[in-house]
Amino acid sequence: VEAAIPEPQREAWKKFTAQEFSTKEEFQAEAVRHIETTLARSLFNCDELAAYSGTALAFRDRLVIEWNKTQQRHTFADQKRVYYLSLEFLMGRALDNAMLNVGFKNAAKDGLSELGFRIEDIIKQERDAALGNGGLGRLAACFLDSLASMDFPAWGYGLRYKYGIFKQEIVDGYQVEVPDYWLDFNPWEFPRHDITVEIQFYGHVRKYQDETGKNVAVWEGGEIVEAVAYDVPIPGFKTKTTNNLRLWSSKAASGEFDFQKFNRGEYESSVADQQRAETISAVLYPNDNLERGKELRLKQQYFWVAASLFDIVRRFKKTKRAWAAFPDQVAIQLNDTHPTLAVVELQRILIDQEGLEWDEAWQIVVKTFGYTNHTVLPEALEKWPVPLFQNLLPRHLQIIYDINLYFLQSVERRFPKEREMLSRVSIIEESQPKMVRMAFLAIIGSHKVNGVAELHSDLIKTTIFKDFVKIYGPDKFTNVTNGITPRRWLHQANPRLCELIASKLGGYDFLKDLTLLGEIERYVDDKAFKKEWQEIKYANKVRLARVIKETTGVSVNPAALFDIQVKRIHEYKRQQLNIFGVIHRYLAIKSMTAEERKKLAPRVSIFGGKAAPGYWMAKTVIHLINNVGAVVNNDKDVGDLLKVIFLEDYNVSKAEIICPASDLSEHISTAGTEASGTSNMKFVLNGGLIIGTCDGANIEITREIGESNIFLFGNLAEDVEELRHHHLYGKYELDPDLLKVFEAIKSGTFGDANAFSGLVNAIVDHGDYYLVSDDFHSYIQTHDLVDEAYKNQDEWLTKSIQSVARMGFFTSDRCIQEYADLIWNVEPVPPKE
Ligand code: NBG
Repeated sequence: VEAAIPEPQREAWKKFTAQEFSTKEEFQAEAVRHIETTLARSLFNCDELAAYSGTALAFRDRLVIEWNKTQQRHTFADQKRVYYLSLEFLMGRALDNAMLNVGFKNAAKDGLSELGFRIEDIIKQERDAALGNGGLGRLAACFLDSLASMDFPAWGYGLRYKYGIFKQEIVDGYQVEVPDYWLDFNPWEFPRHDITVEIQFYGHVRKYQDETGKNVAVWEGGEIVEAVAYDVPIPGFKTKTTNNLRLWSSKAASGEFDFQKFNRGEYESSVADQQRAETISAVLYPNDNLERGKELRLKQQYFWVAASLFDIVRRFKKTKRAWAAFPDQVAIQLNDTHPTLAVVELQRILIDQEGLEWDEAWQIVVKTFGYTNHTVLPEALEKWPVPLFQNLLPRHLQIIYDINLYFLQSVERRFPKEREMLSRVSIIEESQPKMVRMAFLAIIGSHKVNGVAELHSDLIKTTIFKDFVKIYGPDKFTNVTNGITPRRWLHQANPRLCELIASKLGGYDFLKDLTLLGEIERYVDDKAFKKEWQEIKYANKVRLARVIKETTGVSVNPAALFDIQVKRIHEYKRQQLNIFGVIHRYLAIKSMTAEERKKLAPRVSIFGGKAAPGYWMAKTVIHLINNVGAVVNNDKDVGDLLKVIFLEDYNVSKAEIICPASDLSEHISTAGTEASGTSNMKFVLNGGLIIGTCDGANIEITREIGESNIFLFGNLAEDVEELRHHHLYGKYELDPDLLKVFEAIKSGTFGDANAFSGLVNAIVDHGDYYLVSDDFHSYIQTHDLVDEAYKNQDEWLTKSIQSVARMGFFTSDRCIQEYADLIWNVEPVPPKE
């Protein structure tokens, strides 16, 4: 890394420095060269996959050239950098994004066409980089796009899972999980075999006093695993800035492959050691909003955090600054509590390795970190058993105890009368076994804590983190409402709508300043504009209908109202409410006269989403949706009036087809449970209306687009607690329409009723924790309003256009600007020209 070419030879070097293609022909030359040499194919055996690979490699070269320049520029500028630590980066496909962001898609399209390929077919060859579960991982990906597009010197740090989120197949109505081995061919990463870090686990701590009388702690023994860096270039939109996402992969440390053993003939056990090391980065945990205290997960977290911090500290030390300047050069954002060990690791580096005093070190730590909370669900809040910690990370546990001790002492001094508060806010929960509460550690170790939508940020202050607001004052807690990148979610996903908007706004500047969308509101009464708007939506629905036909065999009418709920399957997100509503609709249709049926607006109810493999209730919901579909879709009485579709393997690339095709999307979580939601933003930005509860970002979306442009229903967050209490201890009756739905299920209308008894009983017998019955009536009524509204297409279009025009606030660029100003205190480093 330090081996610079000596001055006299640099001229020769510069003469041959890598050049970017800048014309269609140069691009073609690069693609063909890669196909013929890197891939060893020829014009006699170049299929679409090879053509994709050659195209991707040509674009990768281009990104790398800019990546190199950007890194040099950032080093030279020597400004504060942001490090976004996230266990998940749900990137999706890279080629289309790269072509659009560098502004070369049209030329590539022509170039490929001359070589005999359609660009759409080429783009489809790429596998999603599915290194995430849902909103949390996709948010991280949108943030990387914004950080690069806005020229911030920023790095993402994550894990290079060999297996991303599983692929979902539906067999006989059931979810089946298939491993996602996505690394077969991945042109978007650069292995950096020269950038490795040795990571220690287990062992013990030896303490002694050195000759000066200072206490010293040495972490010894245990095992060493090696972290290898893989870099993924992140191109900004309409800028040369190309940032880095560094993903760590685990392997046995170089000395670790036991040649002694090997030579003794113990081949198998020496390979086993190797494999054990590789297991660390092997698989993404497939849970969304659920934490399950598994040792391997904690190992993943430490492995990733330790490698990243080593890298960050190494970069800082090169600047030869004093330690006190660390927080002026480095901002680290903790994406949820998963990277919280970074707080402890930095403190350990500073006191054990760099010899700083505790207080001096701790000040640096707190100034460096910011923590984003993404959920209030108790089952998702991370806690680790102390014994597990003690065994895996003995030195870290000691430091945690010290952090806790000093913290509790300060609380005790300030609130001497509130003794119970100490046990409430302690990092260590006094349970059997004792547990380390990671969220509390993250709060104590950060200078700012934020929620992801206004309601959510208020809720964390009044519920789970209430005591901490009292201790630190309200200023430590803030809100940054989530956003999405309009580059992927409009430019890439909906090229025609984007083009129509650009034609009215005189160009694509709105993709960098989304508030400019406001201008299109002037065209709400422009007939031609409206007609085109409508045609684009229709074309997008035709595109989705084709996918539905190909994957499920069911034909749906693109003129019907497309009603979509796609997201992870979770009881709190209430797909069960949706499917019960669909059954209600089906029963209603069955009891109608032919005349009545004629008045009904045809619907297609579309579902998609994965259930965590161990989440039985979520899997039951998928099963029910499929069984309802099997009955409804084959019922001659119903015909086109209702179709029920479950789209298998929902992922980022499918979302890009689904979001632009919705008339209505469902965001119907029990109030107070969905921290933000981000697909709500994607759907509205693409001209779909939404039906939703007063939860998460729905509330702010309503504020921006206007109450008349959204279908809100259901109980409010402030009433949820009391309703739940009432379910358990009061007398209450279930909604009569919902009971009829249950009757139909119980009578076997949708197959073996026993299969669904758990789902029904959760509501009937077990307190209806998610308030499905309480919200059912309001939900059904609101759907009736939707039906009425859809009949007036002209007004519906007005709502659609107005909503899009008012979505400027929800760009992730605004979000990143807020983080930069409020939390990180970083400035962009724009490229020269
Ligand atoms: C999720 C929330 C969503 C939110 C995303 C991104 C977790 C723990 N939380 O509502 O459920 O939109 O985070 O902030 O995955």
